[in-house]
Amino acid sequence: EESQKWVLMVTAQTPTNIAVIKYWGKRDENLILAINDSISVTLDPAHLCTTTTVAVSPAFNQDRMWLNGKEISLSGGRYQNCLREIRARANDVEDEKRGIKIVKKDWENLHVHIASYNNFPTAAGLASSAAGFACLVYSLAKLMNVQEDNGKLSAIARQGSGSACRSLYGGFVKWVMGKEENGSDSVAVQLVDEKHWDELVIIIAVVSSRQMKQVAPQMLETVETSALIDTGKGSSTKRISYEEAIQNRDFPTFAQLTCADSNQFHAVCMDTSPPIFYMNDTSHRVIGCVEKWNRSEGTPQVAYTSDAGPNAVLIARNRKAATLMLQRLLFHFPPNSDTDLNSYVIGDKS
Ligand code: 2P0
Repeated sequence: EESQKWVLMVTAQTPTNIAVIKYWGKRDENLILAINDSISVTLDPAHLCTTTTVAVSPAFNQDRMWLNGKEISLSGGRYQNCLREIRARANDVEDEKRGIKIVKKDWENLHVHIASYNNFPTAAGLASSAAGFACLVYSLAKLMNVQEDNGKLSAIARQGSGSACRSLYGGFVKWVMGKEENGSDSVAVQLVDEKHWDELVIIIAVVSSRQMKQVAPQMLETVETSALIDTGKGSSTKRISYEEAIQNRDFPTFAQLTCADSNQFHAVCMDTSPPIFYMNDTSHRVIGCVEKWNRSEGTPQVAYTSDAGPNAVLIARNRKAATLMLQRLLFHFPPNSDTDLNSYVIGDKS
């Protein structure tokens, strides 16, 4: 009876990531396999992140999960796939001090409780599913003493949400679409770590924190109806020059290709039937403001990119550019006006 009372817990924190070369479209809906490679930058965990605590106890009689304090169902295929893949790789766990020993095969009958919190608006186009599934897979792997490296874990997180695979590494990360039907080579790889290009400052201009719809059905409609969708994301030379720009910290090339990819993504969305509009008037005005300033400076100071929502992510080449950008944003979008725009500065610890 005494032995029934223990609980073992693990807590982990995972930052979200912002796609600079977008993932949009799947070749396998269940395994979540993309039709193109994508690249993202992982944010500083001090700002936008998910914190997840996972617990196991013989007293638990089913797997349960709470998101931001509210219980959610784990019955969906995405959660089930992640739980199954992690459980299949579980190992012996021992806490000698407390006299707890779990052997590998016990995991089949033990249930987990999962509590997850986002420190930013959930599903507001700020990639909450990315941080969420990455953190879920990572914390469960720690709890169950899974020995796989982050690449292997990324392939499991990918089955929760495609973009989640890129949150298992810091810095710039590439999700390689892979060729295998079982998805074994559809994994995230780190291009450069977070120290490589640390002058960059990321500003998130929150245009709206309203919850967005699920993106998966819209992605599918794009693949089925868009004539503009480019599964190869341009020529291979273009993709290589993008990775080179990151390696060489070549901001003008990086900015030009980042803005172009974002604009192409939104063009492809509008080319979907029925058309998908993620950006609104304010989003367009933010882009206009950045484009105008970049042109007047003669060389790009700030790159912009937006995902499946109206918010703008601005990547400034350095702190000075970030400060000047914020001044411009505050001038054009005064706080508490009609176009209220809350700006979060990310990656600047001062
Ligand atoms: C990205 N987005 O690369 C792209 C850019 C939105 C625009 O990944 O169905 O939530 O869970 O794999 O990852 C949003 O889609 O989709 C996304 P699922 P996900 O970040």
